[in-house]
Amino acid sequence: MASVFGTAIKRREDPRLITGNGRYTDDVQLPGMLYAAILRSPHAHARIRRLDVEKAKRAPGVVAVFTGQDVAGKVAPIPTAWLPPGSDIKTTAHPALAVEKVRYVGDGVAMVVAESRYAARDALELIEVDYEVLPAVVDAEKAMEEGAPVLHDDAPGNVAFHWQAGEDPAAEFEGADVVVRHRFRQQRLIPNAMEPRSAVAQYNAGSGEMTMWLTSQNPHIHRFLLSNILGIPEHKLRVVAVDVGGGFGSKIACYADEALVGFAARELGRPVKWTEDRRENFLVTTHGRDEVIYAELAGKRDGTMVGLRIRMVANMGAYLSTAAPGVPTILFGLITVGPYRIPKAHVDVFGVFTNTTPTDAYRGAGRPEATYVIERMADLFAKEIGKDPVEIREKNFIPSDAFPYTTPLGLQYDSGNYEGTLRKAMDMLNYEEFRKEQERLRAQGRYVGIGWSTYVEICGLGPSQVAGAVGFQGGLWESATVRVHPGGKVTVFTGASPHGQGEETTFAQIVADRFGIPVEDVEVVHGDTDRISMGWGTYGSRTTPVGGSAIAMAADRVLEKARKIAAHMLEVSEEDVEFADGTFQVKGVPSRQAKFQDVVLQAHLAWNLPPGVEPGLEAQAFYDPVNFCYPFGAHACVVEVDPETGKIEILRYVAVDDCGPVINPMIVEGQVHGGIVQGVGQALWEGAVYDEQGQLVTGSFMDYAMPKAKFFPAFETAHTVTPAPHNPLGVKGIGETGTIAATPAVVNAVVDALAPFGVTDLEMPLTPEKIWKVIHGREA
Ligand code: MCN
Repeated sequence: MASVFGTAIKRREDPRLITGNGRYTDDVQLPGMLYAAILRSPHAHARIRRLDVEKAKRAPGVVAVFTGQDVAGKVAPIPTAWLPPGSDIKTTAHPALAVEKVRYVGDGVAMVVAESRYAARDALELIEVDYEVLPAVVDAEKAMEEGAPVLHDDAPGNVAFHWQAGEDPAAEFEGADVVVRHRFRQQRLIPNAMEPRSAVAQYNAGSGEMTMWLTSQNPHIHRFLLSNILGIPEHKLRVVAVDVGGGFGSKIACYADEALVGFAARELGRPVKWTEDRRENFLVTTHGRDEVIYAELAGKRDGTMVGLRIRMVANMGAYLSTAAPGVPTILFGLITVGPYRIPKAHVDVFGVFTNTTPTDAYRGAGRPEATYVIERMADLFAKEIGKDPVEIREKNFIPSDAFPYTTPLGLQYDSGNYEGTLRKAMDMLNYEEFRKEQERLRAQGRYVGIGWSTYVEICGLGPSQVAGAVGFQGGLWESATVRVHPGGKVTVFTGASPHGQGEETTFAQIVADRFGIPVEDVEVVHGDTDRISMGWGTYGSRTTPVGGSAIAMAADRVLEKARKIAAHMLEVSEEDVEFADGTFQVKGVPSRQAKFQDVVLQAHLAWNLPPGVEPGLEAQAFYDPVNFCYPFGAHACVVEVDPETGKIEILRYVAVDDCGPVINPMIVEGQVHGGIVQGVGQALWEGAVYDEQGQLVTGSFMDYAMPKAKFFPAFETAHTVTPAPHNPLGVKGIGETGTIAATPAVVNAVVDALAPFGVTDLEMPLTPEKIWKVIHGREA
């Protein structure tokens, strides 16, 4: 049988999902269920002078109305779970419902629970709130200025934390021929998963057990946090996330809404459901990015980079969301040198409170920002010294024989062949020819440009010891159980929690490949804390390198035991047995075989087991990696800008990625495509905008531009294979690479296209209006 590892089989989850047979949280229907709706602040910053819920309580169908006072003491403040060390972090309280003050438009003020969704919604309008509106601040740099409105009394100056890493490259800057300086703005993005967030809770007062269905990327983390918030012990709290319609980082966080639903179910003794509408999704579900970055790169005239300084001001929004403080620090700060051998670097990060929706992880989380800065700086440096961007990259790449390589920011890149991916992409593009063609087109008045992005990513999060050292309040290992049933079919239980990435297919491929059985015989179970002992979830492209490795280990343990039983059945010693294609065989004697299925059956019948071997065939593994994974690649984008309209057309997009051995090329291709689209979305169209009063003016799909398929050419993708040296599969994450790489590739391309106009930088998103103004000499 041909190996199923590396085969482009179709995603087995898709027939269920595209025929309406998925089971999402909002599909959960329970007898006697009530519906919650949350009154949200219309002001970005205000004191609550008076809150009157009496009329709402008397409205038809309303069962209860809860205020901040009602829940205080019963629902603990919503915590952040990432405390970067040495950052003097202010973990200011985030009450589930506001008590004295609201701090952003969307902050929860009261919750209505009613017999129907409509009754709950209608009753919100009967709640009377008298607000004393306070001055608001939405810009993180302005929030740090003297005299800015202060959000939290215990965080004067609105600084939530200040973190630094590396060593100041003062001497390198002094000895440099050239210093390039630039200010970058990473605009705020809205994740917009297809399925909005939802929560259902059911409490059994007799047993004290609570079941919560949640739109979660990490049900065990949700259980861990909600257990503390609600005071329900973990062994009595079950969290289920079956089908989740995308998350892109926004369903990692533990939200106040979820805690409130659990609280109401316990308080009222009836199941409660809450599902946000799209407007709430825009307003309340965490946003991504929103940072200002000052970068300084020192270099030599020959193109060598010698030092890097980064100062970032990151907008945290009104409260610190679950993983938020780790994004601009650990996930951004530590990878800012990219794939380059820069001897010294220093990073300085301020996390700042503002009257905006809290930010948190959004696909790539920190790494797209780091890649954007270093890839734009590489181009600016190249321009400054009159060299081709490719030459600068090749000159500074960490060479493939230098791994493992410790960066000046303390990461140990385990493997890489950066030159290899770049060369492959150049060949695919026919780069030298392209440059000649570009000249010819320019002479005809056509503005065509090419942009490069050579990235390295830190993912596969990650060793638990390192997680602890960088302040993450959890472990980052993964669990797996491989259970072989008497008939030879297999159930795999994983603590990871895929929500669109396709591991129901690829994890089955890992096990089918190891056991030599049809992939249809393997079922993957995830997303239920009662069925899976423990897990840390899906984010940071960790599911395959960490969760998949745990599965491979558990499967190997099953095989080890099966081999003992097979040897006993074949009446030879274990060393004399080999296993291939689902068959145990006495070495060199093809006539003496035992099929995997026969051995499995014997393990369960237990009529004739070797001495000391227990019946049954099941193994569990807990895998904690020794390092992160470092996928890398080279992306190139070719654009043409229409000077009449400012419109940008993507002519070609080439992506060469290295995620180690590929389990399923079709799924990997899909992840790369989706990632690129999101990265291009940031470069060209997307951007959340607040007005001065803190109103989100891009609060609907009418105002927030999303990428559309028709705007893209067919992507040209390829791979190199450099296995991760430390995990049993050699795999590295691919779920975020496209988003990380694409944004600077596009911006570099547009800047290149507009070079004849003297353009050296453009602030994202590159809307036609902005480009037109640049071309026509008006202020952008
Ligand atoms: N894969 C493979 N061979 C490899 C590496 C990966 O076949 N060498 C496959 C995996 O088995 C899996 C997929 O590629 O089917 C992505 O795996 P991995 O890189 O491990 O990433 P995760 O599963 O951990 O996904 C997380 C990543 C992140 S962080 C975001 S955000 C994101 C993303 O994936 N959100 C997504 N992709 C998404 N895709 C969808 N549809 N929806 C989201 O919310």
